Amino acid sequence: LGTKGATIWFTGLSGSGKSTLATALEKKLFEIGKPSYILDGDNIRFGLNKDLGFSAKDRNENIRRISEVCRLFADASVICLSCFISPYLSDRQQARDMHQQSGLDFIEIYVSTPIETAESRDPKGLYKKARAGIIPEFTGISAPYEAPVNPEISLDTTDLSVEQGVDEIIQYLKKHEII
Ligand code: GGZ
Repeated sequence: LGTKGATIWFTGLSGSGKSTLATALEKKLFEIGKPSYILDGDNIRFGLNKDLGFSAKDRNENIRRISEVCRLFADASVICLSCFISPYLSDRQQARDMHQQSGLDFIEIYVSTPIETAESRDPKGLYKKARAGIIPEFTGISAPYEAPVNPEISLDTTDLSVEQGVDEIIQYLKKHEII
């Protein structure tokens, strides 16, 4: 088993399935003895980034800091699972460049689930609030989402089981000798 770390960068709309996939992947990696750590809104936006909101500028800074944290985890031989909308191409490119400069693998996973599916799930009722104008600058409704051009992996969770999605990621990691 390799001792290489890496960052697996999930990007996609709210409700697209990023955290669900990452949680199932974390379990699989644990079972094969590969340390991983999930970064998501729950452990970052309430701590390190609690001073940031959802303006374009704040999202840029959110992703910049998260990219640095991911690089530290990957450098420590951990597989860092980053679960943020990360709507801007340039911010994700910056994260990729940062890893490349440190010789660390960066795998971008585009969770391409369309807004129709994400909105129909609406587990926290956020889309409903965004449609009503109660939440401003909501990604996909009143704020942009720039889809990746060349992601390593694309997964639309509309008709894909969590198991199938995780299998695809595991295959990729094996093929590229990350696990
Ligand atoms: C998008 C928002 C917003 C706005 C609050 N736009 O489904 P969730 O709830 O748990 O995930 C969303 C999360 C997005 O935070 P990120 O740090 O991933 O965003 S970014 O990468 O763009 O900086 C959603 C909730 O926070 N949320 N307001 N206006 N999502």
